[in-house]
Amino acid sequence: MLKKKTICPLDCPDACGIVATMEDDVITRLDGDPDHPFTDGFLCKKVRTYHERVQSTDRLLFPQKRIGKKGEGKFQRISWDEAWTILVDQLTNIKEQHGSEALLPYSYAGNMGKVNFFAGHPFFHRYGASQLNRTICSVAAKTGWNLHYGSHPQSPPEKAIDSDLVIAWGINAKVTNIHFMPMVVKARRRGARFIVIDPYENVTAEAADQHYRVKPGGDAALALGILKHLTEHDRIDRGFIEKYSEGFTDLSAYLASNTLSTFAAASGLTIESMVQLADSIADNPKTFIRVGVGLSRNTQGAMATRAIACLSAAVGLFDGKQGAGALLSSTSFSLDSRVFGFASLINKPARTINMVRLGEALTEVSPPVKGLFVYSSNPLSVAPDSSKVRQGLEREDLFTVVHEQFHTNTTKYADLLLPASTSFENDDIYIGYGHYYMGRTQPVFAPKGESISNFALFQTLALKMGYTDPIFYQDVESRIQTYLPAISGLAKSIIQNGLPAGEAVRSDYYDIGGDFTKFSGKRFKFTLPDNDNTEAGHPRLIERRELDDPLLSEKYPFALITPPNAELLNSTFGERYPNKSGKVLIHSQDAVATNISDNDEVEIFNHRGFNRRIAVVTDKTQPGLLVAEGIYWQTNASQQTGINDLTSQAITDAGEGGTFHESRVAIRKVTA
Ligand SMILES: Nc1nc2c(c(=O)[nH]1)N[C@H]1C(S)=C(S)[C@@H](COP(=O)(O)OP(=O)(O)OC[C@H]3O[C@@H](n4cnc5c(=O)[nH]c(N)nc54)[C@H](O)[C@@H]3O)O[C@H]1N2
Ligand SMILES: Nc1nc2c(c(=O)[nH]1)N[C@H]1C(S)=C(S)[C@@H](COP(=O)(O)OP(=O)(O)OC[C@H]3O[C@@H](n4cnc5c(=O)[nH]c(N)nc54)[C@H](O)[C@@H]3O)O[C@H]1N2
Ligand SMILES: [Mo]
Repeated sequence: MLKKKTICPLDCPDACGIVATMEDDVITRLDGDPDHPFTDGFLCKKVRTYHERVQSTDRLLFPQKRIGKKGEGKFQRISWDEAWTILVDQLTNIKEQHGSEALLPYSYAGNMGKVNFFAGHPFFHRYGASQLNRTICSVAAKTGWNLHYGSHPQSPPEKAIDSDLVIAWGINAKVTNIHFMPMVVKARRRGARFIVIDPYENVTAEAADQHYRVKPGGDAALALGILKHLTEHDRIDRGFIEKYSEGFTDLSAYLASNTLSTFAAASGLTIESMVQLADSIADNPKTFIRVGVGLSRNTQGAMATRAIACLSAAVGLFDGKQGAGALLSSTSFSLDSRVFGFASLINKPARTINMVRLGEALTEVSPPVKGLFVYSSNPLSVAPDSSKVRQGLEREDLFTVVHEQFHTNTTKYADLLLPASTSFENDDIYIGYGHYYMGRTQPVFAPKGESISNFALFQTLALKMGYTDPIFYQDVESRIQTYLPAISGLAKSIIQNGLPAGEAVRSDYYDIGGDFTKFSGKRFKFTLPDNDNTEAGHPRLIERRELDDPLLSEKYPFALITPPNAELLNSTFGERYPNKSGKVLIHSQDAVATNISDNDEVEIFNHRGFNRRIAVVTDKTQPGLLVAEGIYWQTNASQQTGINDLTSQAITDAGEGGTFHESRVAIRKVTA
């Protein structure tokens, strides 16, 4: 029995160390790496069986070309030689006939390894393709946070162990950040309380001491209301504010000019419970706030993290004391984007297309996209407004190439299908965004079938296209050598000697994360000067664009949020549930009014599309709010739609992020 170490490649804050047990080159078991301080020996349920996915006979193992209609899913195996010829011919034709911007890359985080995540960037820059603005995940949350906090390292999650109050705010940590939970358990053993702020009672809230049911999009109002109350009762950290921040006066004048009931109403909480929460924070100087990105997937999303960052600063969570802190995304290692993104290969500026507006890009944008190059993403499932995306993918004049590990619903629309290796077959470097560690992997075994990594794909393609820039001759090792000096937080000795494979390397910033008293010369900004950027000013109340739209509200009386569940990782693992469409939570009062019973098949619909799910009648959600967990594939026999048929291409208040948790919908029982 042989044991080999690797790292989980999935888009999750935890980036776990994995130990694979092998027999005759076959993985028989996966465990969490006991030597990885954050993983601490355990894996989530999905990844404990990840080897079944990696070794599955359903994997895409050979290049294929489409022989049926788009969407039908009929393909014929071809050789790599033929695949390269098709690819080079098509990309050359697109450029000659329509100009290089007619090609659009589409990729996200199927694989978080830095080498493979950025593998296509030099190629598409050199080609002159449209630039993809990769906004689908956390950009609104980070943009809002960084406006006030800056991009400094944030509080290490381990600080929560010593806190007296842990708050999970807009994060379903038991599902999406499970290795944070042991820190909560340790804190609670010492007597700490655990509070969850979320529109519905998710599994994390079930395990908490208290749950505050905020309105979707109500977080900025809640944080501002809390701050107003604490400021007026002189329960803020004046010492920290004076010494380490600027702009508090403007913010507190704004708070004074609004009533507590205005903030409470906009937050969805009563004044009493808002004040109770405020007092809990003030009573516990050792408060740790774990902020999620769930609260940012709406048209007030950046404002939410702006307000929470300001609240955290005002009560002194960034003064370095034990047990106090706030964490959105660790920023433990920061990457020099010029080096990682290879912007130096851009010859002439190309247009930028926002990935959450793929539907529009494929159906309305002019000059049209003629070639779509998908890798490390499943856009038909994960991008909003799926019916628009589907309409675009059906276009006969669009050449679509998809590099994938599995047949997904997106691959059905590919003209050319290329087999991707998995992280277990690659070498790469991984950085967790919910902790302070990074690591290097080496392949556990050789690529299955004829699959190749993103890196091999784009390096080979560049040479076949005749590109001779030195970057395209790099192998993985030299690419990693290029990257290491561009990672701040990494010790000099490691930059010189290389990252040791199989070891969790801690950032040099661990001891100063979240501590403004140690960020020399850096000040927290409660209010941004006018000349700073377009988001000038302090956090404030703004409208919810779709949820508060009067016409839409009349036609579609329910708000819908669409957070993840534990079975899936975005749409990854969808292949495990081929006929499952998922559940939708509906409040018992609403169930009576709509004549829906537990376990009924229901159709959720709006002006964009529909999705059928199984109703769960429950008081875990609030009246007027439907909750649909999980991006199941669109393969159910009774429908060809997914949850994103209902979501909007509208973008967040700042950062141009997706608004997956802000849809107006109606619901009805499906009668056979
Ligand atoms: N098992 C599993 N783990 C995952 C993922 C997965 O799909 N499955 N996805 C990964 C990825 S890519 C990411 S970005 C992270 C995301 O993980 P999180 O940061 O946890 O974000 P979400 O899962 O979108 O939403 C978290 C919670 O926010 C709540 N929420 C929705 N709207 C609001 C609001 O207006 N206010 C408040 N306070 N809460 C709101 C939702 O109900 C949900 O309970 O998780 C990663 N981990
Ligand atoms: N309704 C709704 N929609 C959402 C969200 C939500 O909360 N609600 N969350 C959003 C968020 S936070 C995110 S991050 C996005 C995620 O969107 P995506 O990044 O597209 O995530 P996945 O659905 O996991 O799809 C990744 C695909 O990449 C493939 N893959 C894995 N590794 C590799 C590789 O090395 N090479 C290649 N070529 N392919 C590979 C996998 O097989 C998988 O099909 O979804 C967003 N969509
Ligand atoms: Mo994400």
